[in-house]
Amino acid sequence: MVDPRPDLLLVPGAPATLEAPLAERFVLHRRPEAAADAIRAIAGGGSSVVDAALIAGLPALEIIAIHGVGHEGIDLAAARARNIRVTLTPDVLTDDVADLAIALWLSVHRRLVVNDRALRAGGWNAPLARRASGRRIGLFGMGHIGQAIARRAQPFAAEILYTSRAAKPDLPWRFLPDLRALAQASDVLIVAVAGGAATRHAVDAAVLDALGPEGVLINIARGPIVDEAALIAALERGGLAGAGLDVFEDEPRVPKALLAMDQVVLSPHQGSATREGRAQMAALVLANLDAHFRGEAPPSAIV
Ligand code: 8YV
Repeated sequence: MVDPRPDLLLVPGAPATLEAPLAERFVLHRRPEAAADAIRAIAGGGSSVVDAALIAGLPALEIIAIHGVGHEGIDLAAARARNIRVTLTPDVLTDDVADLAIALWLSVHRRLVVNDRALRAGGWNAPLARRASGRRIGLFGMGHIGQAIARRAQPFAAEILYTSRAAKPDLPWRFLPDLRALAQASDVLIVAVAGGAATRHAVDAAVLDALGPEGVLINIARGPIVDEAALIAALERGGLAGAGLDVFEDEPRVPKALLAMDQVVLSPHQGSATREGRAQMAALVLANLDAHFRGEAPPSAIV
């Protein structure tokens, strides 16, 4: 008997937790060659790559369902040209990612992780930390996640400033059009902008210099937005006070230099990684696919 389930390609980055529910609905493939003419759907994660060549090689492709909000690896123009839907999982991860940004900032300023390590090693007398309250918080990116971070930072902060593609007059925070000027005016620079070619290495040596020796960089967005070599150099020479990093240029590789630094707090790309958030993300991926294959509009399509 012919299997009635449509064929779906899992691309690297698709979470393992999705496999069982997807397998109930689809015949799963891991290599496009396995069923190139039959594959009607792709499932992947926020950092997955679905480029023009892959799309061109799948003539029956109808939908790309992403478990995440990042889509810098998806060729949206190629998808649009073939009328292929692209869906993300917005909103359900916003609070978790924003929470982690604040946790990283407070952990860096209050030496939480390094003090924990020292105490476990038998220490007690810790060096003084930096005050977290009363800082000027600069947000690079003011989308849903940037706004959620700003709302959380507000009660602590002296001022919230931001740089984004355009000013958002409805928001109460100060817009600066230039990233270097934002870094100059901020004590803490939080990266919450989309990744991809447009923002690659936007946080470079000059921006880090502007943030300065008392400045702290937090990145919960994408590793390549920050020039990691320049970041390491700035931290090594005391040109920056510290950093809290959930993302890295070449994940899962984390430079040895960062691993050795007490002034940085490192996290293995965990922004959306709560049980609640991941359950909602998985449910939304399935809801998007189910709607599409019922002939309805997927609830969170961007294309
Ligand atoms: C996830 C992410 O780590 O939303 C994104 O773009 O980077 C994260 O939420 C990833 O998508 C897990 O599949």
